[in-house]
Amino acid sequence: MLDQDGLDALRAELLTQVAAAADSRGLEEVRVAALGKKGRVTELMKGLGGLSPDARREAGQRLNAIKDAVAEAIEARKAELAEAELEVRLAAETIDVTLPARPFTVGRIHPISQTVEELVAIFGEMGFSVAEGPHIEDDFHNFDALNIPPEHPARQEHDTFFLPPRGAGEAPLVLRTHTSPVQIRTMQKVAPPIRIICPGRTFRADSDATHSPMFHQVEGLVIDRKTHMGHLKGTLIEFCRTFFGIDDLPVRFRPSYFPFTEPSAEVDIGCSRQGGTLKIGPGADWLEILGSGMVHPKVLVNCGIDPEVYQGYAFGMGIERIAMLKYGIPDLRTFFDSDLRWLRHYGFVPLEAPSLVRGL
Ligand code: 2NM
Repeated sequence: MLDQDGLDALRAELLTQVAAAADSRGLEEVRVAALGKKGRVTELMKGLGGLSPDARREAGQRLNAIKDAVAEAIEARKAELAEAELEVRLAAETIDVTLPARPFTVGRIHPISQTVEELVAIFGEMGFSVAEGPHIEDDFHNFDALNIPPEHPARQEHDTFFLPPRGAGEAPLVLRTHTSPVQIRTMQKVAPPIRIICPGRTFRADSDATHSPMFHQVEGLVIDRKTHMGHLKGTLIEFCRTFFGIDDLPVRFRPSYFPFTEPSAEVDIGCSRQGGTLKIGPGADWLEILGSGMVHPKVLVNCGIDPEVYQGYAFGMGIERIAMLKYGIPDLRTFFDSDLRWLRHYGFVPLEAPSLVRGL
């Protein structure tokens, strides 16, 4: 066995076994059988002691060479097998990310969340980005900067929630009564052109069939060098028709007053009322849905913007109100009852996210 022919045959046999190993377990068996404690090469090495010194040296060198060659072949085959096994695993674990996710049948998106997503889709398409800010505000951002000084009647109309008094001589912080302070903060922070919408929670100490102490608003703001009333009208007409999905929806601008805009306009959409049911669309009646106007020069100055260079428009609306009109939800208070039966009825299926391409 230890002669030249026997060793050549052994080498060839072991290398063939290595090459034939079909997986890493089979390869490990081949390794143990050849190079392990009781492996064939190991056993032969143990037998070298019985040979003459010359024969021992020669056979020893040959056995070592075989051992190295087999070990090397095993490493190479191991890498080959590992790669093949990885390929198989990757193929088996491949997922088609274009397949629809498992259809969720239980969870529902709240109509407020859905409506906000629709607003983001519509105004996003028109180039607006979304801005957010704190719910707790100071007098300056919630009132003063908006041209609502301390004795202004609008302050009383806002039914403000005040936080506990701070230090002496410091006005208390408030829960924001509208999302306008987000727009104030944006104007203070970023140079025009500005094109944002600010959806979010607002708070007023008022609670009855048509008022919730916490409700949602979305306000919009555009500031640029040549922005004018025509831009305001075009944007809001387009918004109303897209949101309600009615191409010929009549939209009317009616003069109004807000301390923070001049001129100011309220926006009505067409509707018809027959036998106690309200239908949005061309008809004999009007429904007020939002307020708007050209940002008052004093507001721009309060935010460090030069009204001789920049001007813009702003608008605001209640999200519950437009959601109720669009989705036929009759009672405001049900929005925040956390009633799962209500949510199953009025909620939206996840993954049917609103977009202008796939539909709102
Ligand atoms: C409205 C109606 C009209 C408004 C104005 C501003 C700001 F910060 F630019 F002055 N923000 N939002 C605005 C204007 C809001 O809500 C009915």
